Amino acid sequence: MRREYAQENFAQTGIYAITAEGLSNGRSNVEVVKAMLEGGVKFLQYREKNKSAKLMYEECLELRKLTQAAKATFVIDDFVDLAMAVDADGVHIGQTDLPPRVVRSLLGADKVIGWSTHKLCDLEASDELVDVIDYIGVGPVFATQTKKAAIPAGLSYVRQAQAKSRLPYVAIGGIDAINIADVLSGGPRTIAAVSAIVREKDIAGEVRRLKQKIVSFDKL
Ligand code: TZP
Ligand code: MG
Repeated sequence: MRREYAQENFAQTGIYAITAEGLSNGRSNVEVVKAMLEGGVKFLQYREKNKSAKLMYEECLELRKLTQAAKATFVIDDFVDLAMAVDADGVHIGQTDLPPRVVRSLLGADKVIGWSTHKLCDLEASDELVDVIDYIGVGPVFATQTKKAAIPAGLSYVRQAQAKSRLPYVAIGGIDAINIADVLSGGPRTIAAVSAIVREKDIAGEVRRLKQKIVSFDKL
């Protein structure tokens, strides 16, 4: 079962990597994802806000092949149709996208669905969706240039998620090699990063370094 495999990958991955070509220092998403996979990424989200559907489709076809070969789970931000068109493993949706139950009915039972949450009432709403979605995003933890308009939810929200979430969760927003230990101290063992990874010259090395920090934190 693909969805079960994705759930397992989510639990094991440590680093949940996300694309952003505009922050990738001139490299294409395909180049960046190759390096992420080389670094051991097992859960990848394709996230592009301003490309044409045609361009995203072509790019995602390529990323589908690469992720499949690496046995990595591949989800697409926002675009359910694009995820279906390239046979991605699932989608990641936000509070203002189609409701999770509707997305589940479109995708069927074997795809993974992630849902962004930003505050306690979102977390409570996710309680009602444990049979519909697979994981939640928790953040933005810190202010971030990647999502400038978003108000940080802070480490306090991470602690709330740790205490209350019935679903697996990933902490996101402004997390890098320097502050990752603070985030981990709130409880999460799955950390999402965009800029901290894609801006680096040695992307594979940075993925390994972040992953190592998560692994070693458990041993402290
Ligand atoms: N959702 C909440 S914060 C964020 C998203 C997509 C952006 C995270 O980017 P970065 O560069 O890791 O701060
Ligand atoms: Mg989104």
